[in-house]
Amino acid sequence: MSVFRHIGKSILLKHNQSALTLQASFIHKSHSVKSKNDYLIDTPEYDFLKDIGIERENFGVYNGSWQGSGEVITSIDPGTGRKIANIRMGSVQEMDEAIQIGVKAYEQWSQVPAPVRGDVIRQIGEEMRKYKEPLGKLVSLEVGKIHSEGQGEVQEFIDICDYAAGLSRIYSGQVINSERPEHIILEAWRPLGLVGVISAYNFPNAVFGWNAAIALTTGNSVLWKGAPTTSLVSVATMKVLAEVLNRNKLPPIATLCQGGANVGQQLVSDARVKLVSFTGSCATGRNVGVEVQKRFGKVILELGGNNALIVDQDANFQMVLEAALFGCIGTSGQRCTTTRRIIVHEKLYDRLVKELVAKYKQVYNSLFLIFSLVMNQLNSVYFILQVLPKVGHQLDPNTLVGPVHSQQNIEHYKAAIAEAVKLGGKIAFGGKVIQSDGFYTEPTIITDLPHDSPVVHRETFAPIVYVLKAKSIEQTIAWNNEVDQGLSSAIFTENISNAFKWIGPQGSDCGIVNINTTTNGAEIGGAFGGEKHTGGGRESGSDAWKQYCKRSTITLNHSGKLACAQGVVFNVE
Ligand code: UN1
Repeated sequence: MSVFRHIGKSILLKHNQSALTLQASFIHKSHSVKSKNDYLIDTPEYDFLKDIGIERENFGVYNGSWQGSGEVITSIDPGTGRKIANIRMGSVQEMDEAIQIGVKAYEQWSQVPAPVRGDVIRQIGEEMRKYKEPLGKLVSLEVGKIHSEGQGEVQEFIDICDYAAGLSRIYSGQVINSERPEHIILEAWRPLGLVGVISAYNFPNAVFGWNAAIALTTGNSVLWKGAPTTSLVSVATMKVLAEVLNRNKLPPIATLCQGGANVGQQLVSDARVKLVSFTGSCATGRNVGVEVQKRFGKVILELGGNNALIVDQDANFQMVLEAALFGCIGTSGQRCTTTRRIIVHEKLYDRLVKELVAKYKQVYNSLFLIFSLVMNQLNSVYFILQVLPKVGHQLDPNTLVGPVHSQQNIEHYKAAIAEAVKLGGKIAFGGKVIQSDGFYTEPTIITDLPHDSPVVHRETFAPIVYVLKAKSIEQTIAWNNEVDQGLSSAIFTENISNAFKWIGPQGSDCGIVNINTTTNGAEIGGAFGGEKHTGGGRESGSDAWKQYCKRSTITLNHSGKLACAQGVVFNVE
């Protein structure tokens, strides 16, 4: 099977080589025919991969030099199913070595003055700026997110480097009054040591960035294991860092060891790794949390979300529609901050469903499907799928909704739709997998489900939103809060009293509690993370840096006499 990329208004999918003549008459901008055995890296269109250090065969371990002795995996373009390049994963032993190297590097790095460390992070940000376009393109290609979202992801990395460079000069402790004469209490923040970062496929560059920038600035070393299916982003990102470290003659304060579950397990259970920052599912995160706690390590968990967009009766309706569009189907529903539930006041319910469906139609005005021809001699079937340009390959400039990341997302999508229908849900839009070589699903709106259906309470990493009809602000808040997850939430209202209810102590119980903006797309300046089964961790801005530090309380006596606190008298005279 082959697939034509970047073909504007039509995607042609064939199931037989001899269909080529037929296809040619339907396609305007097709490139040369590619065999599925070809690697994208070998085609001139993908030369940008070489600009960021990707080769046909890549090592997935960096600990001062590049290596890898684990299995070889092939990275796949989810938009076509075609191979991009190969990566040799790390082994458990290589993870062990990387830990040792990271601990040693920490000893040196923690003694470098913080503003000097900050300058190194600034340089990393500068280097990221230089490679933003090709690196962002690789993020798009390997994850499946559209061009502007790939660029936006690298921008988050750049932003957090700028932030960290400033932070390095201002993060500080405090001076506290002592109850004893001529005593003073100081509070100081010290690095922890080696910090492990395990990131997910959906943000393969930025999540490492906001962990690494803050952890390194505060004097830690960092060891990263990215998701196996986005290993090329891990490799290319680490090459950018390695360049800066080499230039500054630094030891490997940032290392990488790609690998499977056993390699991750080694990182999680090793007591030399003082903090494990894990981004991924609630189920895996729970195990990581328990495992790290067993050895009294520290953990930052960024787990699932089940984010609701609340539509109050006086909401700015146009803004709601735009927020819902980006929130629900941006990144093909694969952000942990994706809008998964729209809880709308009953007065606006019918209008919301109708107008959101109309908006989705503008994105996905398919399907003038399907020409199905049976070839006599080969008994093969050809499908020609014609869609408007907004659903399509992630690197096509017209695309708004790219593929989901893998077959697993497709399976979860199908299971969620089947369950929703069984539970009485009505599909107001979409609901089907798009038959193609890539992993495409129809953006989907489901109505008429009870607010507490199991499927509504579950996070499905796909572009599905459930629209729920509520009677009052109190009810919307209750439904927002009744799910296990507590990452992001947003209300659209012009009612100041309801806005304050929403952000008050009885309001949204999430880490992100927005008003009149989307559930997704948080900036780096605030602390990012959520409550309950989302794990409680905070990363990125505000005072999230404290999570990468240990706090020292220092009582300093300059009186020349020993005195006990609380008036205790204790001597033997
Ligand atoms: C994630 O999906 O794991 O708020 C992170 C956002 C992005 C981060 C998402 N800044 O959507």
